[in-house]
Amino acid sequence: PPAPPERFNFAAHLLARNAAHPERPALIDDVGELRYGALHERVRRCAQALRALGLRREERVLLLMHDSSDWVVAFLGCLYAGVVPVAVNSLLTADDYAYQLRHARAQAALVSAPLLPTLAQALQQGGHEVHSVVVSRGSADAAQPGGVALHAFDAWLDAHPPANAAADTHGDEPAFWLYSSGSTGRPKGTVHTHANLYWTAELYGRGVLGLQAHDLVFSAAKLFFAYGLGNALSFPLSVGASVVLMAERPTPTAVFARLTGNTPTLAGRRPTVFFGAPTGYAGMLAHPELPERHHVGLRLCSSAGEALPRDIGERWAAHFGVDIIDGIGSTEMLHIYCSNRPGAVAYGTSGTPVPGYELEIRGDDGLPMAPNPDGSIDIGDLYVRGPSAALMYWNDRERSRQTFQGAWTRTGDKYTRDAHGRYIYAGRNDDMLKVSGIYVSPFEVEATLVRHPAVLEAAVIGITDADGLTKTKAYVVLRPGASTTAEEIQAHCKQHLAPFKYPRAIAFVAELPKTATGKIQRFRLRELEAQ
Ligand code: 3SK
Repeated sequence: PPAPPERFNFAAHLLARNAAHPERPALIDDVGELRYGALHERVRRCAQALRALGLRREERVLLLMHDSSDWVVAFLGCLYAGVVPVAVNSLLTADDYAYQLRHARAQAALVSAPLLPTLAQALQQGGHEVHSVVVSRGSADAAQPGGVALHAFDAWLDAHPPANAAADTHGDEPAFWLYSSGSTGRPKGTVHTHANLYWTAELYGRGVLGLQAHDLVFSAAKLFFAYGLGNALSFPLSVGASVVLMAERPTPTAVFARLTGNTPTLAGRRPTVFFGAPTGYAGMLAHPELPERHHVGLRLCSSAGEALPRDIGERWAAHFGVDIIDGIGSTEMLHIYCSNRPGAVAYGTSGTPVPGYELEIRGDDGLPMAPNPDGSIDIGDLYVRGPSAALMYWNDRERSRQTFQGAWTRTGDKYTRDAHGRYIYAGRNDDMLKVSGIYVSPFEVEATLVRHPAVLEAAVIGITDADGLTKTKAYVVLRPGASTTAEEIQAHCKQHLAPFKYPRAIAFVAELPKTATGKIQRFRLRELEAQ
């Protein structure tokens, strides 16, 4: 694909690409349908409304919303205005949002009504610069954050004319942020550019997946994940396709309803392309209501987030007659840079580099490892080079330097390469665990466990379930004389942590294996599990 011009605004680029078909459905969410013409108008109204709030180029706005057409309008409206949306996970706690608001110095927040009470709690903690909150879909009565102006999204848009022109942004200008978790420390504000959105859509969405204007695309991964943002926004809208958006959690039942077109707004229209993560595919395959092949209209499925176990891919393909294209990407690279290809899938591998990206497997000396005589490469650290790398982690020189090393990005994953040039996942090189495609830091979970009055100490590791997927397990030592149950410990974690981080299994033990200096030996617990 040609490089984008130097002055490049991704929102203006999408609107221009789709100007010729205003009647075509762009977004079909839980309450209705937004056509490309209406999307064009609402994005420009949103940009004007943001400017009217006093927001200026490069100022940040927290985007804390459930998936809906409002999410897309808000995101593209910010980009069009040159304002920087900080799109955050809707499953976090008020403390997490309080940190993000301060760290991003957000001047405003765009929030779904059901998430307003949590945002209000975050705002109450103070130390932020938010002056305006815009509430999408529903009443703001449930919580009135003090000291900020409240607006209702629809009325706010209707009160402003469409902006005449997009901000004259540079392609390399910060366009939006996503937060990425590390094993220790606060989540990292990952700063992406307008051009990065273009590159991922061209190289992967169009180049590898071959998305087409006639596709109806549905992603179980939400828009606030880098994976979901490409799947359900930048990729389909770059080719004039239509998108299904769903606010609720992607349970098998909710996903089946969309895949079979069985919702009031879909009214029989069935997605042709589905994006999921391995845990979701495993859950659907095990579900008694799994639709028959002829009840869905799929031509392509994609997986990322964690390596797709071979068996899940094979069972899905056997049932639906459609392959799952597994790939690996990252928030730092914005989307997938190594992937299988439609028509050439090797289950159990992450495929080969996406054209436009280069990969290196490096040894302990930091140098690329020499291939073996058959072309395979032994285990090492995976590095990637490509045009969609983030600029930096905001206000974090140290961790930016560790990850963004000149043209190369350190992925933090261990990989091998087979004799056919296909890359095979071999684990992380830090302590992070990926559960259902989302990073979980064992240290954060342990810190929460020891806040329970009955818990003396705890260690958290990843275990592999019957489907070959990673789940968290906590080894817990109780205080002398204390008693509790696994359920109570799990409830405590769900209350104090973002609920998806709770340990799925708990083992009560008398003591934890430790070094002479008292450091917990998690590898011994992993060995125990492997026996
Ligand atoms: O985890 C992944 O594989 C991934 C893929 C695409 C975009 C973002 C991520 C984290």
